[in-house]
Order: sequence, then C-alpha cells, then structure tokens
Amino acid sequence: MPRQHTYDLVIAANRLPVDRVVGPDGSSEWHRSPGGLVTAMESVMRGREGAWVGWAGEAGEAPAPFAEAGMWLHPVPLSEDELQTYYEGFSNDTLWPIYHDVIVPAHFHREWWQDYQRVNERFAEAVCEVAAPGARVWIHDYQLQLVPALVRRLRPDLRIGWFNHIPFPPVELFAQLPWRSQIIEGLLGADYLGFQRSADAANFVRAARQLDGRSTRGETVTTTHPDGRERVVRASSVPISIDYAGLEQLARSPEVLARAEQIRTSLGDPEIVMLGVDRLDYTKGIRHRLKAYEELLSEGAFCPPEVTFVQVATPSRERVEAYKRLRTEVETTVGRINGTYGTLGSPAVHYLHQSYPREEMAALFQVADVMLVTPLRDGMNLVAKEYVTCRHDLGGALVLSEFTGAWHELHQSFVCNPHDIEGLKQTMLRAIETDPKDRRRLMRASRRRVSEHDVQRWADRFLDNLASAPERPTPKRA
Ligand code: ADQ
Repeated sequence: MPRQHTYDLVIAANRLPVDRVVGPDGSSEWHRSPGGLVTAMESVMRGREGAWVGWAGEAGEAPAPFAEAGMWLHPVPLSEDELQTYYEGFSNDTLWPIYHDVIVPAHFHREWWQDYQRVNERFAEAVCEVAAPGARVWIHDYQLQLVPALVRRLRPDLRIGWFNHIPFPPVELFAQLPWRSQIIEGLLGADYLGFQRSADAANFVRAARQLDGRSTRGETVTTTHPDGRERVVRASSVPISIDYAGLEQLARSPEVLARAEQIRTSLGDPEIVMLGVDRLDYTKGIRHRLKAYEELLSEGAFCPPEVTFVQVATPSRERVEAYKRLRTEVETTVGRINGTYGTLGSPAVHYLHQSYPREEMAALFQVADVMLVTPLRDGMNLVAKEYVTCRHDLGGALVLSEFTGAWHELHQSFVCNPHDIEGLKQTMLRAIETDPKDRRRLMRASRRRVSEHDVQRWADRFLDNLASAPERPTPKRA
C-alpha cells in the first residue's frame, strides 16, 4: 500500500493489531495478534483504506510507521514505566475493576492517573497526525477515554466516535473514581459513544447527569462550551459481533473437522466434553465454574473418564497482582480436582494455559458438548458467539451467564447466574440431559442471531451512528 500522509478512517486502540515475531536468524516480521478487538476490527478494515494508531507491543522507542494487512500502522511509544502506570495500573487495576462490578478492589494512585493523561495526549496527537481533513476517527476502549476531547481540541474538523468493549458501570461504582468528571468530559469530546448494551449507555448518560450536572434527554447529553455554544453527544448500544461467515467456513474445513476427531480421541473418547475458553481473568468466573464442576464430581453426578472438562485459559496481565493470585488459585484448584477425581491417563480437568491458532479453537468448539461461558461480568464475550458459529452440526449446548452482553442476544441458551453455584450445577446438568432435539432448536436460533448480526453489521451500525450523530440514524430499508 502506498504511503499516504493522511487517512479518512483512523482507528485508535491501545494495541496495534500485530505482534513482532523474531525468527531464529534474528530477522523479524509482524504477525496478526490474537484477541477480541483485533478479531473484530480486522474484518472491518478489510476493503477500506485506513490507519490504525496504537502501541506496537514493545516498551521503549516505537518502530517507524509501516503498512501491514492493508492498513497504515502508526505505532505510539510506551515506556516501561508507562506500561506499569497507564496500562497495568490505571487501565487494568483502577478502571477494569470499577467497570466490572469491583469483583476485586480497585486501586487509586495519582501517578497512574497522571500517566494515563499523558499517554492519552500522545495517542490524540498521533491520531491528528494521520487524520485527513474531516476524517472519521474511531477510538476504542477504556484505555483511551480522554482521547475524544483531546482530539476535538486539536482538530475540531474530525468526526469522533468511541466504542467501549467492556461494561460501563452503574453510577454508584463509577462515582468512586476520583477522576470521574475528567473521564466524562473526555468522552463527551466524541460525537457518538457506542456501548455493548443499552444499560451501559444508560449508565453513562446517568453518570453525566448525576455526577457532572450535564443536561440529558433520552440517549443524548448536552455539553456547553465556555462560549455558550452547545453540542449534543449521543450514547447508544451497538453490540459487537464476530466474522460469522469466515469462522463458519473455517469450522467446516476438512482439516478442522479432522482435528476435532483427533482431540476427542486424545481425550479418551468421553461421553461428555465440557469446555471453558477465557483469558485468565477474574471477571470470567473460572473459579465459580471449577467449584460447580468439583461439587458435581464429589456428589457423583458424573465421573471421569465418561465426562471431562477442558479449560483453556489464555495468559493475561501477568504482572498485575490480582491476576497472579487468580492464577495460583485456579491452578491449585485444578491440581486438587485432578488429584482427587482423575485416574491414570484421564484427568478430570485438562488445563491449558496457552494461546492457540483459530483453527485449533474452532476444532475445540466442535468437540465441546457443553460450552461453559460463565463470567461474573463481561462486556460482550465473543467466545459464546464463536462457539455457536462453529456448531454447524447443531450439536452442543451453550451455558451462558446472564452477566454477559452476549446473553442479551443469545437468550436461546442455558442461562445461569454464576454466583449461584447450586443453580450453575443444575444448569450444567440440564445442558447435558436436555433432549438433543430441543438443544438443536436452541442452537439453530443462536446461530441465526449471530449470522444476522455479524461484525460487519456492527461496524456498519457504528459508522452509521457516527455519521448521523447526534440524531438517531434513519433505519435502512431492507
Ligand atoms: P476479552 O475479555 O478478551 O475481550 P472475549 O470477548 O471472550 O473476551 O474475546 C476473547 C477472544 O480471544 C475470542 O476471540 C477468543 O476466541 C480468543 N481466545 C481466548 N482464549 C484463547 C486462546 N487460548 N487462544 C487463542 N485465542 C483465544 C473484550 C471484552 C469482551 C468483549 C471483547 C470484544 O472484555 O467483553 O466481548 O473485548 O468487544
């Protein structure tokens, strides 16, 4: 792609969508990185010429901008200190807990906040550098909440949207943040704010009204400039999705089907395979899931090798204390369950603390008779959508927490409240025992929902809303 100075569509996200991989001969190349946002945005940028502003994944000086995967990638530098303060600190140890129901306590440090501001300024400057006059800017997630207002100050000609991948907390929790007003002000620099659920959008609007005295009406918040001019910002829900067609096709490929058979055989051909796939994060409800499974084993509801449980837990935020503790706890529990209920060659839990290619994930999904998606709080949860997409055979059953964004779309699943261990156990058993005909009906309905609301539709809706904000977009004719 030829180098251009500016672009009509600019994405800003904490991370660039690539990782540097160094070969044995010392040469390095960029590979597409794993993760929810990257999976989603890749299909959005396909066929569009745009720039992506983000951190390249290595502390220190940033590499020079480069073209990759049909995009102009513009790296933003982060120092080792800033990684600890802006990213692991303020983003993941202050905002992340507050935005996820304070499942673990949030930590407040003024130095973290200072670096969060400084890094947001750096991102805003980088955005302005690559944005063409009147360009659309799409800012992602909780790490960059000050960027909308900072960009507007530098470049009032730009159309600015922000999308929150995680929940937006109820006002009572958001109120704990010492810098809540600055964050509201940062976000209100946008023309349009997109959230996963309408409850998240409503939480933001309420926070702007109750904590910051802004005037609000329905989905809109009015901001008043010092010179008296008014601007209206719209906040609404646009639930993210996945590349349904692409993943479906992958899941039907002979290689993936063969690999699924192989996995089942290597698990010892159990009658029931249960599966969990998550970043190793305390929001995902892994401990609750293991507890329910352990109790079912101790009650003799089922036993290995007829039933087995595979838990894939992607390494995540390994330097943050709460994540270190979680890992120890999960691994101790897995050890205890296997020590008590496993037999030679048949562990009760197969625990994999690793990342896998998409093909392997698609094969695993096909092996899973029961998919356990039991977060205590999750903005959306793409795993739930990926699972049903891979089940073109209409087999399997999805156990889904009501505290995920996904549940608001996939009602036709086995709903659970992961805090209710007894209820979770019953739901797991129900998912196993339900008549396959009924399970197929549920699976068909969930698949239809995801196929009709894929990632392309999400992106189109976001960009339509951005274009028409602050008004509601005119619905497109079918
Ligand atoms: P995450 O919290 O990372 O995303 P999720 O939506 O489940 O959660 O996305 C995880 C992605 O990583 C999925 O595509 C999954 O297949 C993949 N993945 C997980 N484990 C893997 C492994 N071991 N190997 C390879 N791939 C693996 C955040 C929010 C979510 C929101 C997304 C997108 O927390 O609520 O759904 O962004 O908006």
